[in-house]
Order: sequence, then structure tokens, then C-alpha cells
Amino acid sequence: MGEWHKTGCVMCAQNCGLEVLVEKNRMVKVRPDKDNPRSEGYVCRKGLSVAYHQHHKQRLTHPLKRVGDKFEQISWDQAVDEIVAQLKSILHKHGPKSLAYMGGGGQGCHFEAAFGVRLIRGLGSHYHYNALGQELTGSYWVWGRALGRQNLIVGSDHHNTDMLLAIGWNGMMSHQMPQARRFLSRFAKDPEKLLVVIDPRLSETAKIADLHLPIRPGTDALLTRAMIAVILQEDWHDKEYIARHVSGFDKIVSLFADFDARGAIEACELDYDQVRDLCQKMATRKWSMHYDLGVLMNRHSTATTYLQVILLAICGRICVPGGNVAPGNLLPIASHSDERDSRTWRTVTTDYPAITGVFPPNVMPEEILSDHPERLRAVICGQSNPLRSYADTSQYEKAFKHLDLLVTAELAMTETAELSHYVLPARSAYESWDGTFFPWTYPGVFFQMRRPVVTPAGEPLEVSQIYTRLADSLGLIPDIPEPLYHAAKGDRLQFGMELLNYAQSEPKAMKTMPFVLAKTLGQELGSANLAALWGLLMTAPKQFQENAARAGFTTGMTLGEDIFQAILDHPEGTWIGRIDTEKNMERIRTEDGRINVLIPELTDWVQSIDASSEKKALEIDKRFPLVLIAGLHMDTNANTLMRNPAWNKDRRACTVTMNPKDADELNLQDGQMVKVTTEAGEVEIELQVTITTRPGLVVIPHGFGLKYNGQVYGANVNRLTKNTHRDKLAGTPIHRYVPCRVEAA
Ligand SMILES: Nc1nc2c(c(=O)[nH]1)N[C@H]1C(S)=C(S)[C@@H](COP(=O)(O)OP(=O)(O)OC[C@H]3O[C@@H](n4cnc5c(=O)[nH]c(N)nc54)[C@H](O)[C@@H]3O)O[C@H]1N2
Ligand SMILES: Nc1nc2c(c(=O)[nH]1)N[C@H]1C(S)=C(S)[C@@H](COP(=O)(O)OP(=O)(O)OC[C@H]3O[C@@H](n4cnc5c(=O)[nH]c(N)nc54)[C@H](O)[C@@H]3O)O[C@H]1N2
Ligand code: SF4
Ligand SMILES: [Mo]
Repeated sequence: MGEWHKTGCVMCAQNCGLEVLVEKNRMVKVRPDKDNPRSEGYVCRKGLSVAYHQHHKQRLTHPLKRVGDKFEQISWDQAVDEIVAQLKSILHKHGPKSLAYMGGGGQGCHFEAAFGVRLIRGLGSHYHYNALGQELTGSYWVWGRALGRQNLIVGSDHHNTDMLLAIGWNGMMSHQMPQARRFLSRFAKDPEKLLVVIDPRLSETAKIADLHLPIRPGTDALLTRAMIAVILQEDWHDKEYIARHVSGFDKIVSLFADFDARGAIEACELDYDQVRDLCQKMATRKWSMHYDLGVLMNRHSTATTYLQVILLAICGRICVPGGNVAPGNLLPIASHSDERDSRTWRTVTTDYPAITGVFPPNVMPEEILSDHPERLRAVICGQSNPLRSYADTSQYEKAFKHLDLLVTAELAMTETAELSHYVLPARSAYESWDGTFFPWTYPGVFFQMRRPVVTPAGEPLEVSQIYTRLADSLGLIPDIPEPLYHAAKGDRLQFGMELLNYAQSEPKAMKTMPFVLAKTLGQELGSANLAALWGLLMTAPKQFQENAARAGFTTGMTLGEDIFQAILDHPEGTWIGRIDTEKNMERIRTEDGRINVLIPELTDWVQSIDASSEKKALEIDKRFPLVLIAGLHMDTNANTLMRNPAWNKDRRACTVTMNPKDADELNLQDGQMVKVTTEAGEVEIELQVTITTRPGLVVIPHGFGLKYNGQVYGANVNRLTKNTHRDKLAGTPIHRYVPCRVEAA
């Protein structure tokens, strides 16, 4: 008979706790785990479907090498030797800028990133491309200027807030907070609380909201500027908070003083009195904001975040209870970059800087296809599927075919793997020790390290182990003395002492620490990821230690080891810290410790956004009279993580939705096949007519176009997105405003 195991869901960033029944090495049943202290038995249909992610016919078992049009199975030694020889040769001929690492994103397995980044850095390159660069980096850049660190991410203190503004966020489908549906349903029903949704669609979240503002698509920057203007012109701003915590306020007032808020709100196709009433509530209520892809992947993305920061700041809502707060986590998911520092790399052809250490996937095709002498020639791709995930699939295909070397570390023979020179089999989330740095909470600090619950077929490795092998063969790891190997077999604290001695005597040790740990402790534990977790806890910063003490751990020499043991003892996940809610403001890292609202790089941009400029910019192009939302996140997709199409059998999973009014005008019927065309390309897809999509808008979910056993499932929306259609500062895609036309197929 089978056995139930505790694990977690890797289909989205919430990583809800799961229990899986394993029989004959197969996950046969999945149920929510009530013991997971963060998700408390919450789950959605995707979590209950993880077996479709784990078990399917495209799983990789052995290293593969492309020979002509086919793949040949090769040994790990051959794969590593050949890849290393080619990397060395490209590096020697073209320099480090010709190499990039694309990956380390994903929803459930973040440990590989520590190794991938060390690998590419070891080769001398800073080019780390990552999914963050196609959604969040513009926003992180702004917060970096406002709070001093790009990886200091403030989110809604949902539980203590009285009024929640959901802007371009459809939490009832996409979650993006613990127990989202459970929380939002209760919040909406609570007579003391107000749920406000700003969304052009009648989204699942808008349906339950107290107030829904059906904004004209793409006009959130204009609306936010107008809201700030209303609050300042009415003198509703929080003067005491501004005096104590905000700098630069006096210098930005002029951006809003004479601004025609009424004209702007009307241009957003909203009711002025309703918006004014909301602004008044914002001056008196304990509110917070949760914004997401509806604005992040939209026109004026970076400027919109800037305006939202100003809005929060003038209402006194940053780093206060019930406002937008800096949450707790074991490690921030990204680092901090400052493009004003000449050491921060930029892309050679498109000239985009790193933000939070990463570069935007949108520019990669140009960086490969360029004739610059230092153009990209080799890409190591892990845990991402650019051929379906990133904008402009056709450009990506062209670019990847132009590479000298494409290596993909994957679970499955994906669309990207198919184009690779080498495909390296990785262990899945359920075959390895792994965890994520996404599940932020406030004020508790949570962590779960999933353990292997099934044994992989063939010879896949943890991606961290793969990168360690490559690094070793490239000669990037310093010599490790015998006593250190020996110590790894014994008491871990003793090993820690030995490691410390080694780090003091070997200058390269610190920079390559994940690899050193993988080769020593990782060998003993059978997992590079687990060894990296131990290393992380042993060297945790002071603030982390203080949080741990508040959660009941005893500080001192053994703290890291104690937390490591607690994590091992709790396969369902556990609280490892508690942040000091009184001191949230002290997390700010600007020089004066205040929230900086003057960002000179963005003021002209904000100044240029008014009713008349927006009306002009939004004038309809006759070739493309409709606006396409290219990529909704809904119950029938999980990015591109699900490969077994059976999980959506008999569901109408991938359609283009349209309002009945537009369908009538175009003489189109629900259920018929239509052709959707944009600047980038065209796809054929089934039409679905619904009032939830407003006139002028059409919507296609993201993540389809799956190739499985010779068949294609749904339309790949990234055939319709253009990689150059992007935010001017961050390079993030404008997927929520793609001009298109629809006609009968
Ligand atoms: N079911 C499911 N859940 C997921 C995922 C998944 O694939 N499937 N993926 C996960 C990931 S990686 C992410 S990043 C999140 C994304 O989570 P969300 O950002 O919540 O996902 P979206 O579906 O893009 O929804 C955003 C909302 O923005 C609205 N919107 C579109 N245009 C505009 C506009 O101009 N203005 C405003 N104000 N709103 C607009 C859309 O109508 C939509 O309702 O979802 C995560 N959760
Ligand atoms: N047009 C359009 N495009 C979009 C979006 C949109 O709204 N519109 N949404 C975007 C968003 S928000 C995101 S976050 C991205 C996500 O896009 P990607 O970064 O590509 O991420 P995923 O699709 O989640 O997963 C990619 C691959 O990781 C593999 N994988 C899973 N676990 C492991 C592992 O442990 N090891 C290794 N090596 N591989 C593993 C899976 O098999 C899968 O092929 O897509 C984006 N693409
Ligand atoms: S909310 Fe996210 S993590 Fe939780 S079960 Fe659904 S997909 Fe999985
Ligand atoms: Mo995402």
C-alpha cells in the first residue's frame, strides 16, 4: 500500500502545503495539508493537480546531445566535458559578455539560482536573465529609489487593513497572497472592510468587490496621477506622516498642483465623484494596495509604480500596520543593483541595466542577433521556458537557432529544450530537496524545505549538482582540503568550524561557497540544495537572528543549526522568525532613513501623462482596433509548468474572450475559430463571448501552445507579443495592452 508524504505545491508562488499518496513510486492522490502553518489546508485545483506536472511522457531521464535533427543519449561525463570545452572556447574567443544564464525563476525551486549565478559570475559574466525581468523589475527599481534597496519589497498587510485596493490583481484566480480566495471572500463579506478593485474586466475578484472601477485599459498611470492631485488639491494628505517620514515631497507637489484631475478621470472612463469619494476614504481609512500584472505589464509600467509610491506615501501608508509593509522572509528573492554605479553591467546592444541583479528576457533576442562583437553566443537555461514564456516566440526561435551553444537543464522535453544543443535532465520538485523564497508573510517568517517523495527514473540530478559539476570541470572551485571532506562526514557544527578555517585561508572560498558546500556537506546529505540551506542559515545576518529569537529560538553559536534542524523536523514547513512590527520603518535603507518620493529620472515621464496626451496615444489604429490582454492567469494555466494536457481535459481552457457587442459588430459567434493578428504575428483560437470582457478588449490566457506527443494544445499567446513592446526603463513587456484585430479564421 502507499504512503502519505508531506510536501508543497510548486504551481505558484504561494507554495501551499500538500500531502501526496505515493504508490509504487507514483503520486496517486493529493490533498491539502492542514498542518502547513501558512496555508492551513488551503489549496486550489492546480495544487490538487501536481501529479500531472510530475508524471507525464516528456520527462527527461538522461543527458541528451543534439546531432542533426535528433537527440542522442550521452553520459554525464561526456555532456559536462563537451559543454565545458565549448564554454571555454567561446569565452576565450569572445569574452565573458558573450555568455548568459537564463533561469532560477520558477515557482518552487529557488536553490538552483544560487548556483547558476555563481557559475555565470565564475565565468566572468554578469548576464543573469530571469522571469523577474518580465514582470517586476520596473517596480523594484522604483522601490529601490524610494526605500534604498531594490529587493526591499513592501506588500499589503492584508490582515490588518480596512480597505484593500486591488489594482490589476485578480487574487481570486492568481492568488499572490496566502489563502487568497479564503481571505478575499471573508474580507469582501466583512461589513467593516472595503474591497476596491480597479480592473477593466469584471474579474473574479471584481465580482465580489465592494467597489469595482472598470478602468479604460492602460490608463492606470493617468488615474493614479489624478488621485494624487485630488488628495493634494483637497488638502487630504497626511501632513504629520510626510513631515516625519517622507523626503522630496515639496519638490513633487508641482507635478499635481494644477493638474486637471476631472479631465483625467473622465479619460480613464471612470466616474469623477466615485473616484473622489474613494480618495476621501483613502485619507481617513487604514488602507493598503496590492497591484499586480494588470499594471506591471502595462503602458507606463515604471511610472505607474512611481505614482503608486507617491500615493501611498502622501496617505501615510508605507511601513505602518495595515498599510504596505516590509514582510519577513529567510532571504530576499533578488539582490540590489544600482545602474548609477559604473560597475553595474548593461546589455551591449539594447543598453538596459541590471535591476535586482537581473536582465529583462525581452532584450535577449536582440542581444543574440546583434552584430556587436560581444553579442551573446552561449546561454545556459534552467527552470524557464523562453520559447513559450517570453514575448515574441518567433524572435526567440530565430535567436536561439543563432546561438553557438544552448544548454537547457529541464524536467521535460520543452519547446526550449527542443532547440538546445544539450539537454540535461533535472530532478523535479518532488524528487529533490528544494524550497522557495517566495512565501512572504507578516509578521511571521516561514520556511518549508520539501523533501524527495518519489525517486526519479534514469539519472537526473538537482540542477545545483549539475552546475557544481560544470563549475568543477571549468576549474572555478578552489581546491578543498581533505580534512574538510572528512569533517563533512561528522558533526555539522564541527564541520562549520573547519569550513570557517578554510574560508579564512582560501580567498576564493566565499565567492564559491555554494559549490564548496555541495562538494562536501552536499555529498554527505545527498543534496546540494540542502547543504546550501545549511550554509545560508549558518551565515544568516543579524536581523534574521533577531527575528528568530522573537520566534523562540535561542541566539548564539548553534542558532543556524537549530533552525536547520527545526526545518528538517517539520516537513510541513515552520515559522522560523517573527519580525518586529513596531520597527518596520527601520527597514528603510535610504541615507536619511525616510521614504524618498523625488525620483528625477521619472518626473518628466509623469509630467507627460495627462488627459489629452493619453487620449491621443490611445487613439485607435484602424489595422488593430482592439486591445489584447496577452496572458491572463487563471485556473487552467500554471505558467508553462503543467505538461500533461490531461489535467484540462474537457475544459474550455484556451479561448479568446470578447464582449457580445464586439462579437455582434464583427459578426462572430461564440465557439467559432477566429484569427487574432498583431504586429508580431497571428494565431488561430476559439472565440468565447462573455460580458466579463469589456467592449474594445479581448483576452487570451498565457502558457498555452504546449507541444505534447506531436499535438499542440491551445494557442501560444507569445506569438502575438512583440519583444520590443516594452517599458523604456526596465524592459518589462507591455502584455496587457497589445493592439490587435480579430476576424473569422
Ligand atoms: N491560476 C494561476 N495562477 C497564477 C499563475 C498562473 O499561471 N495561473 N501564475 C502566477 C504568476 S507567475 C503571477 S506573476 C501571478 C499574476 O497574477 P495577476 O497579476 O493577478 O494575474 P493576471 O491574470 O495578469 O491579472 C491581473 C488583472 O489585471 C487586469 N488588467 C488588465 N489590464 C489592466 C489595466 O489596464 N489596468 C488594470 N488596473 N488592470 C488590468 C486583468 O483583467 C486581470 O484581472 O499569477 C500567479 N498565479
Ligand atoms: N504573454 C505573456 N507571457 C507571460 C506571462 C503573461 O502574462 N503573458 N506571464 C509571465 C510570468 S508572470 C511568468 S512568472 C513567466 C514564467 O515563465 P518561466 O520562467 O518560463 O517559468 P515556468 O513556465 O513557470 O517554468 C519553466 C520551466 O521550468 C521547468 N521546471 C520546473 N521545475 C524545475 C526544476 O526544479 N528544475 C528545472 N531545471 N526546471 C524546472 C518546467 O518544466 C518549465 O518548463 O511567464 C511569463 N510569460
Ligand atoms: S494557490 Fe498556488 S501554491 Fe496554492 S495550491 Fe494553488 S497553485 Fe498551488
Ligand atoms: Mo510571474
